[in-house]
Formats: sequence, structure tokens, C-alpha cells
Amino acid sequence: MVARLRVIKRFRWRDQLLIPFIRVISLHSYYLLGTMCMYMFHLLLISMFITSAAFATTWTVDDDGKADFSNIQAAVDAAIDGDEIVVMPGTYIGIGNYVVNMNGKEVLLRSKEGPQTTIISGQNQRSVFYCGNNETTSTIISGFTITQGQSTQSQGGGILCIVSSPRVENCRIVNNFAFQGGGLASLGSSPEMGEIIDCVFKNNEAYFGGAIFCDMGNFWVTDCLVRDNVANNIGGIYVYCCSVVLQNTAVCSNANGQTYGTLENDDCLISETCESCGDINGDNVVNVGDLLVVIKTWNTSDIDGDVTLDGIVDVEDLLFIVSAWGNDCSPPQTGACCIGFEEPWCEVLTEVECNSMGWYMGDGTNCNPSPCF
Ligand SMILES: [Ca+2]
Ligand SMILES: [Ca+2]
Repeated sequence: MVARLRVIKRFRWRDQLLIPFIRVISLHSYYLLGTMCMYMFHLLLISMFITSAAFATTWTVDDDGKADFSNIQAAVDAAIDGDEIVVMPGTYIGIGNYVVNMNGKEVLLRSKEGPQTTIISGQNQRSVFYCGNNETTSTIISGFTITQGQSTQSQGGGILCIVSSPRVENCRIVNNFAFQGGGLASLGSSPEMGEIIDCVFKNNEAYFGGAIFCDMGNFWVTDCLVRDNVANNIGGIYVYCCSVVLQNTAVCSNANGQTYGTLENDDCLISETCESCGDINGDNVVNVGDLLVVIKTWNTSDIDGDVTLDGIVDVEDLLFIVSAWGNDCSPPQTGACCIGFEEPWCEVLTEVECNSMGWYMGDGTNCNPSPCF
């Protein structure tokens, strides 16, 4: 009995050791099982990603024939939503009413080496780009010079958007012509805002809206330069009835008016002349901070570093900063200006603005209460 008891005791003793051990093992099993499930889940995600990536194709276009296509339209026609089309340097032309009809494709159409070397020409016979199939900002046109577009439909020489809102970025839209919107026309309201970003509109011509004409369209214009465009009515941006928001954009030196119509303006230069004091980093003085911005944006069309506002950040911008070194670029002081004799009214103006029409009451004075009587 004693021996048996000892055996039982030994077993019990072992059980007491084994039970926690088994618990630990089973906990580990759960942990291992969980880890394996996570691992399988990750594998599933990766395989799903690879499968979806496998569907997205990158097409190449080169005008001398070493790529999938030699013209851009053929690549757009072949592409499906999610594809990317990379265009090699060269000059591209087309047939019909447009060089490239985006056909509603949600693709990234981009140049490999930027707008300086990748040119799309309408040959003064057709618009360059057409977006008229409900394009959204998932249709992206990036890095081209868009030139010699001439609309066969009166509107949009460079780019014609009808009830569509693509994203156009890093493009030079130059020397295009139309009756309305030499550079770009946006017609008809689409559900979302289009985006025009980092673009230069220069030397475009029209009767209304040399650079841009907008009728019921809506889009953002961000970090763009709009200069030296010509029209009988508003060489710059003509907005007939839509929502256009300008952000950090310069609209200057355009013939017969810079802007017209409903535009929101956030931190923009809108002026008859493209003149800068030299302060580009916004601290009101020309100093090393401005120099650093020029260096950071070197050889791009980034408007933040383009102090000469000619569409390129280069040695001229560097020289301009050096020549303007130390300039005080603080905004001019304003004050109350009393206008008229018998019942003078009050407006807050700069001293220069006031002197041509009334009596300046001093820097920092205001019209509430009116100092005019
Ligand atoms: Ca500065
Ligand atoms: Ca420049």
C-alpha cells in the first residue's frame, strides 16, 4: 500500500507539474494558431495585392517606335482603369478633333522626363486633350508641354473638358488658341472639382479667357503661373458661372484683364505686371531663406522658387535674389481715406491709392467710426 500510495503520490506530483505544462503548451498552441492565421491572412493580402497589381499594366509610348505604342491615343485606347502610361521624350501629334481623347479612362498618363522634352502638339488643327466622358481626378495628365492646340469646337485649344474634372499636373500649356479658353476650357458641371496643379499657362490666345475659360465647370488651380496670355476679354482666367478656386497662383501680365467672374483667391498674385519684391518665403525680407527656396526648387517650374515668374527656377532667380538682397517687402500700410466733398465717405486704402482720390488720414486709421465728416 505504501508503495502504491507512493506511486499515486508520484503520479499526482507529476500531474501537478504536467497540468500547468500542458496549459502552457495549449496556450502556445493558441498563440501559434493565431500567429499562423495572421500569417495566412497576410499571405492572402499579399497574393491579392500581387493579383490586382498583375491587372494594372504599365504601357510605354515612344515616337520612334521602341515602345508598346508610337502614339499616345493608341495607348489610352488599350489601357484600362488603373493602368499607367509612360511617354518617352519626343513630339507627339494626332488626327481628328483631338490629339488625345482620354475616353473616361482612369489612368495615369505621364511623361518619363517632364514637360521640357515631352511635347504634344495640335499642329494648329485640333485641340490637344479632350476629357468629355465623366473623367474624374483619377484621370491624371502629368508632365507635358501642351502646345499649338486649336479647337475645332470654339473652346479649349490646349485642353477641352466637358462635364469632366481630370487632374492636370506639371504641364506647360503654351501657344494654344480657341474662341473661348485658349489654354483650357471647362464646360458643364461635374460632381467633383477638377485639379490643375503646378502648371504654366503662357502665350495662349482667345476672344474670351486667353488662358482659361470656365462655364459651369469647377476646379482648383493650385501653384500655377498664368502670364502673357491674350484675349479681347480677359487674357487670364474668365469664369462665367462656376466655382474656381485659385491657390498660391500668379495671374499677371495678361492682356485685357487678369480675372473675371466668380473666383476664390487664396494667397495669389493677381496683377497687371509680374513683379516680385524678391521675398518668396513670406518673411517680408529678401535674405538667405529666399535663396534656400530657389536652391530647393532648382530647375523646376515650382512657383514657390520662381521669383522672376517666367516658369522656370534657374540662375535668373538666383541673380534676382542677390540683387534684391535685404529688400523690405512688408505689405504697404493702409489707413482711412476720405473721398468726396459734401458727404465724404470712408474707405481703407494705401496712401498711394488714396492720394489720387481723397484725403489720407494716416497709417493704421480706420473707418469705424468714420473720421470723415
Ligand atoms: Ca524672405
Ligand atoms: Ca524664374
